[in-house]
Amino acid sequence: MSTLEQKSKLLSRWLRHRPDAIGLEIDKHGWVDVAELLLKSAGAGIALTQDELVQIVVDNDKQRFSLNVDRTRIRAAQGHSVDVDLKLPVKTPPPVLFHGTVQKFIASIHRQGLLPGTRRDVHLSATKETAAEVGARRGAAVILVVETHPLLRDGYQFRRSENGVWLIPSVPSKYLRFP
Ligand code: HQG
Repeated sequence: MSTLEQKSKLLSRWLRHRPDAIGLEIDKHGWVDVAELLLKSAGAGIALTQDELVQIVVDNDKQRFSLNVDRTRIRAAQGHSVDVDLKLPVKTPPPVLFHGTVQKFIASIHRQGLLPGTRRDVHLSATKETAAEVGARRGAAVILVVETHPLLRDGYQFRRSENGVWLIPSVPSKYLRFP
C-alpha cells in the first residue's frame, strides 16, 4: 500500500507526536518497542516489516530515527511534541549556531525570542545551509544567528540530538542576531 517514504512520515508522526494514534506505549525517554510497533501498525492497516523498518532508519535523509543496539526499540532523534526526556548529555556548542525561519515570524521572535512552540525544544542548526533548508519549509528562509558564548555564560544549556540538531529550551531575543 504505502511507500517507504509514506511509512517514514507516519513513523515520525507516531514517535514524535501521536503514539496514541495507533495505541503505542512510548516510554519517558521516547523509546517504543519494535515488536509492538510492527503489531500495532499492522492493526492500523499499515503493513510494516522489521526489514522495512531498518531500511527506513538507515536510509532516512536526516537520520530521524534511532534503533537501540539489539534493534528491539526505536525512537525519534528529535522533534517531539510528546512529553519525553531523551536524556541527551549537555554539550558545548560551536561559537555560532543558526536558526532558519520565515519573515512572518520575525516580529514575534523580536518580542519573545525563540520559543519551542509545540515541540520540546528550539531547534538550531550547525550550518547556515541547514538553517536555510529548515526555513525554506515555510517560504523564503530568514536566518538568525545565535552567538552561543553569551548564552553559556548566562547558564543556558545546549544538547545535541543523535542526528546533529542543537536543542535549547528557548533563546531570548537579546542573544539573536537578525539579518
Ligand atoms: C518559529 C524539521 C513566532 C520558528 C527541521 C519556526 C527542524 C516563532 C516555528 C525541525 C517563535 C516552529 C524543527 C516566536 C520560534 N514567535 N514564531 N516567538 N519562536 N518561532 O517546525 O525549527 O524534517 O516547530 O522559527 O529540519 O522550523 O521534521 O520548528 O519557524 O530540525 O525532521 O516557529 O523540524 O525536521 O516550527 O523545525 P517547528 P523548526 P524534520
